[in-house]
Parts: sequence; C-alpha cells; structure tokens
Amino acid sequence: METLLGTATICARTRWNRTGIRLDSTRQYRMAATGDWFDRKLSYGPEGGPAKSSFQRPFAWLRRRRHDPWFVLVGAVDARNATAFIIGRQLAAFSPSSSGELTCYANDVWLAYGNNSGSVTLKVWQRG
Ligand SMILES: [Ca+2]
Repeated sequence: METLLGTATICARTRWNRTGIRLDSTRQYRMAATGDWFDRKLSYGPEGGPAKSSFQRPFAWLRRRRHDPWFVLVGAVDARNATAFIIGRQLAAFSPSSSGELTCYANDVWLAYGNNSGSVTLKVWQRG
C-alpha cells in the first residue's frame, strides 16, 4: 500500500528547494519526477544527462555531485550534503538515513545557478 505524501515543485534556479515533505528514517518512500528544466537553453529531464555544450565541460568537476549527471534531481534531508541521494526520474524504494524535511536541487555548479530556469514536479509516496 502507498500513500501520496505530497507534491513539490523543484526549481532549477534554487540551490536548495524546500518541499515541506517530512521524511522519517523508519519508513520507506517512493519518488517520481516529471518535467524539464534548463541550463541556459539546454533542456534536461529529472534524470539529467551528459554535457550538452562546450560551456559545461570544463566545469564538470565543480558540480555539486561531480560523478552524477548534469541536472539530475538530487534529494537530501534538511539540506545536509551528507544525506544527499539521487532521485532522478524514479526512485522505487528509499529509506532516508535520518529524519527531516526533504530538500532538493538540480545538479549544477554552485556558482552557476543564475542561468537556470524551469522546474520539475516531484511526487513522494510513503510505502507500507
Ligand atoms: Ca547553470
């Protein structure tokens, strides 16, 4: 059984999007995201992707999560990097390492959020 906990709009331009959705470390969740967001005019889904321009490539190592795709949807508890995890387009079963508010961002270089636009819609279900 699943219960829809909430729907949140995650803006590409915001370094930490608050969702108002509270996660409990003793529970399990399913998440799904839809929509498109933009790095300048380059479009990505919530699953992110490889660099699409020569402007991005030199800065790949500066991404907040340097080993994960550009603009992949990332979640964390209370905006703490130590709790960060990849949501992407779909996360089937997730147990947070600690309890707190779900906060999210598009994986970009910290100083490069000014040219971002668009948003993705995230839904979170509690399982069981
Ligand atoms: Ca950017």
